[in-house]
Amino acid sequence: PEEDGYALWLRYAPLEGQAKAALERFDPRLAPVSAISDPTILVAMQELDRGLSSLLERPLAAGGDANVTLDCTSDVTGPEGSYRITGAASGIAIMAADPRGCLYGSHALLRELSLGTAPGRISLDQAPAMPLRLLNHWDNPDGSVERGYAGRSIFDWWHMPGRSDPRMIDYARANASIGINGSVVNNVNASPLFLTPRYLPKLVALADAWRPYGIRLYISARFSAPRDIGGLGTADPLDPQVRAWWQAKADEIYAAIPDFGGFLVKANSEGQPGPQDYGRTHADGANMLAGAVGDRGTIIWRAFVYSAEDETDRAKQAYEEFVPLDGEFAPNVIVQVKNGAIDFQPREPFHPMFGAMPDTRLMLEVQLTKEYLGFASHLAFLAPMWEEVLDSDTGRGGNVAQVVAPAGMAGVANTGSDRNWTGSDFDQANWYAFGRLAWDPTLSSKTIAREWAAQTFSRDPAFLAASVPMMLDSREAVVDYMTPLGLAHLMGTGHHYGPAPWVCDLGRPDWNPCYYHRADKGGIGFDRTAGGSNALAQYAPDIAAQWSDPAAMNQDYLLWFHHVPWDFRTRSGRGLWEELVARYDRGVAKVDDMQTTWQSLSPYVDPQRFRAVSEMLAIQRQEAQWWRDASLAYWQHVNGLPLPAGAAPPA
Ligand code: GCW
Repeated sequence: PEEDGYALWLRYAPLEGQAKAALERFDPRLAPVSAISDPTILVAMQELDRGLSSLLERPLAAGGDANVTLDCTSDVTGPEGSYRITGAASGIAIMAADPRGCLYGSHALLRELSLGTAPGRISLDQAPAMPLRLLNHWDNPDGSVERGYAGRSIFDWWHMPGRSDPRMIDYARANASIGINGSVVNNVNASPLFLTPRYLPKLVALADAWRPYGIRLYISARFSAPRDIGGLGTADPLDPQVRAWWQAKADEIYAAIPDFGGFLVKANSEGQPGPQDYGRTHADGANMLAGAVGDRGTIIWRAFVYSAEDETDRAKQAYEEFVPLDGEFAPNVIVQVKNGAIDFQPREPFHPMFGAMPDTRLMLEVQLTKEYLGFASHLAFLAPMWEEVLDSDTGRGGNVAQVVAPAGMAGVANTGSDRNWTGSDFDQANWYAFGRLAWDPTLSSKTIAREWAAQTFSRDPAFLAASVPMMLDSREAVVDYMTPLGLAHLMGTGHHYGPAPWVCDLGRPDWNPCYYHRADKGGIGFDRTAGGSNALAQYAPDIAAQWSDPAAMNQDYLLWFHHVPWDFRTRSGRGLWEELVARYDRGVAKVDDMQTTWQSLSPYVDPQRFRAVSEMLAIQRQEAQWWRDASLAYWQHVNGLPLPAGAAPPA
C-alpha cells in the first residue's frame, strides 16, 4: 500500500511467517477497558489493542481470561516509568510501580513484537537513565518554526483551546513510545505571548491532552516579560516587584496546570534579554525564577551564550561565563549545554562544560532538526553523533552520559506540519533515536537504527542488512563532504545551507566562516592550543593531552584544535591537502553508495516513500558534490595548490 509516513514507527505492520504464527498461537487477549479509571493505563491498553490487532490483522478475541496483563502497582523498583515484562507461552505480564511504567512497558512489548520476537521470549527490565527527556520546539506563535524544515508548526495556537487537533494525540503517542516525557512548546527566542492570560487556556488544553501520555508541558520564558507584558519598568531579577511578578505568574500557571514542567530560558544570548542587562549573573536570573516555581517545577537555563565583544574564541565563552557559577544555582535549576562549544556542527568535540560543574545539574542539548547538516534534504542519521558525545570521557569522573544522568537530555525538535512530520522519512529516525538514547544512552546506534528501520519500513532481514549500515554511515558522509578533519561553521551565513567558506567580511567576526577555518597560504585550522586561543585548556588535562599533538591525535578533530600547514603529514601518511581532498571525495562517494543501496531496496518499501527518499538522495548527491567542489575551489584559491593526482575532478 501507499504510505505517507504519518504513522511514524508506530505502523504495527502485519507480521509474517514464523513471527505471525507465534503470535497467533499465543492469541493475545486483553481485559476489558471498561473497568479502567486511570487515563494513562487506559491509553496503554488502547495502544496494546491497536498494536496487537494490527500486527495480527484481526481484532483481538473478546472474553476469556486476559493473557496480556498490566499490573501498575507492582513492586518494580526504579525511577518513575520503570517496568518489567515477562513473557511466557501462558501469558505476558507488564509490571510497573506507576501507570507511566505500564505505558512504556506496553510500547516496549509492541516494539519487541514488531521486531518479530516471539511472545514467550520477551523479557525486559527497564529503567530510564535520566529523569528529563524533553523535546524543545523552536516554534513561534505565528506558526513559523525557527530552523524548522518540515512545514509550519504543529501547534495550532490560533484555534486552541476550541479545537483539539488529533495530531496532538499522535504526537503524544509517538513521544510516549520512546519515553519522551516533556515538551517545551515554544521557541527559546521566546515571545512573551506565552505568558499572557490569553495563552493560558491554550496551554491548559495541551497539557490536558498530553497528561495521559506522560508528557509534561513546559514553556520558554522571555526574561523581559515583566517589562514586555507586566507593565514594570525593569526585569532586574533582584527587584522585588519583578520577583513578585514572576511569583504571581508561576502561581497563575500552576493553578491551571498543576504538573506544569517549568521554564526554559535563553538569556543574554544572541540579543535575548537576561540578567546581565542589569549587571546580574546567570545564577541571579535562574534562581529568581527557581524561587517562583519552587518545588513544583524546574528552571532550565541555557548555556548557549556568545557575543560579538568576545572576539578571541567563541568556543570559550560559555565555559568562562558559567563554570565560575558552579554551586550557585538553586537545586531546581538545570543548566542546558549544547553537545559542542560552537553550535550543532556536523562534528564537534564534546562541550568542555561537561564535567566542569560538579555542583550543578547539567542537561545535554542536541539538535534533531539538521540546521547545519543539510536540513531535511540530506539523509543523516544522528545517533552516531549523539553516541559519540554521550560516550566521551570528560576526564573529570565520568563520560557525558554520566554527567547528565541526574538531569536529562533535550532535543531540538524536527517536527512540522508536513504529512510525514519531519520533512523527510529518514528524519523520523532522529526523533526516534533521541528518545531511545535519552532513555538508555548505552544503546548502540546500530540497535536503534535497526529498531527504527524495521518498524518504519520493513523487518525483512535483507532490507535491514542494507539499510542499517547506510544509516550508520550517513552522518560521517556529511562530515566528509561539508566539514572534514575538524573544520566547522562553513555554511552559508544566516540560513546555514550550502558552502560559503569564502565569506570573510560580515560585520561580526564570528559570523564569518573565515573566522572558523583561518585558512591562508601557510595553512588551515583554528589554533586552540596555548599558542592560540587556548580553548584546549578548558578540558581536563588528560583529555586536552589527547588533542594537543596534531600528529598523534584523532584527526577528526585536527583543524578544530590546530592550525597546520597544507603539507602537514597526517596520520594516514598523506599530506594535509591530499587528506582533505580525499575526505571530500569519500563523502561524495558515500552518497553514491547510499543511492545505490536505496535503489536496491525498492522491493521492500512502498512506492510513495521509496520515491520520496530517492528524490531526496538525488538532491543530496548533487549538493554533496557542490560542497566538495565549491570548498576545494576556494581552498585552491587560498593555497594555490593543484588537485592531487587521482582526486575526482570537479563536475
Ligand atoms: O543554532 C543557533 C541557531 C539559532 C538558534 C540558536 C540557539 C533559537 O542558528 O536559530 O536560536 O542557535 O540555540 O539559541
